[in-house]
Amino acid sequence: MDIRRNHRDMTAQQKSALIDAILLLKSNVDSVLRPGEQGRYDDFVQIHKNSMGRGNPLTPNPHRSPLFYPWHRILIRQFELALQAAANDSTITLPYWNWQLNGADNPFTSDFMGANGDNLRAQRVTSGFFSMEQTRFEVKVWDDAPDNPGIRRNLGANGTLPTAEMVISALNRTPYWTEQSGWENVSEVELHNAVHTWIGGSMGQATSPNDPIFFLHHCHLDLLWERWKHQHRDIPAYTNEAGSAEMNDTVLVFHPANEPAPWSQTFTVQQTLDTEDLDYRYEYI
Ligand SMILES: [Cu+2]
Repeated sequence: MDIRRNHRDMTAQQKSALIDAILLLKSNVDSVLRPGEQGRYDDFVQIHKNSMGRGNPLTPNPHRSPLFYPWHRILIRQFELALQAAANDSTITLPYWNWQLNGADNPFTSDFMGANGDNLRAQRVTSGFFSMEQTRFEVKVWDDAPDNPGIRRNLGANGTLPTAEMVISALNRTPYWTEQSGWENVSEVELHNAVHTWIGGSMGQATSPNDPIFFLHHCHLDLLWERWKHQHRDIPAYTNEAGSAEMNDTVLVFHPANEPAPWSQTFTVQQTLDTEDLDYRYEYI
């Protein structure tokens, strides 16, 4: 059973093992979707771009949809398994970032996710482990035509990060889905979207997984879905647009019909509802 924790609770050794695994997945493991043209890391960027209705669109789109939490749960779990395989180290797990910036909560440090983009170079991240300069961490999948070769960030230029009060307020919403005010609807728009916008640059695009902070952000959302489930044990963990919890045979879509499957397994929504069925859990819910 893999245990996921807050990044601030990781040892220096765990942080460097995670970073090394990300760099190996980017540069040393070949793509399944476009062999020879990009790394295995970039496959996750491509899947997400398709999921946003860009490139080779996925149907259904798992954003602004009840499928948001199940679909992203599988995406980041497959990424975590790919990191373990790339580094041949089964102790590597995804950490989460709680969207706070005080002290050890801040992931944008030189020994971890790296700093903000440089406003003299189109907000490109020019230092740290995920820069062209230090590690040749090069963007391979763009929203549109090939453009800036490095990831970009524009921290704090647009909007604000969700406050602890906003997180608590979202967690109090029920049911899982309603058109405007369910847990999924409020958390996807007010929490998830706000963080993508606040980071800006690459994270503001359909190709947002180009920035590794994507996975720490979505790991926190995945944790919050667990917390919401625990807080509302008397109602279904998932309901569709029609309000039905009968989801046993809804299969999650990660590739269009004319592209290879990114991994061999298929997953139904039902198979995502319990993290322990996917062989991971959170240290604290
Ligand atoms: Cu997404």
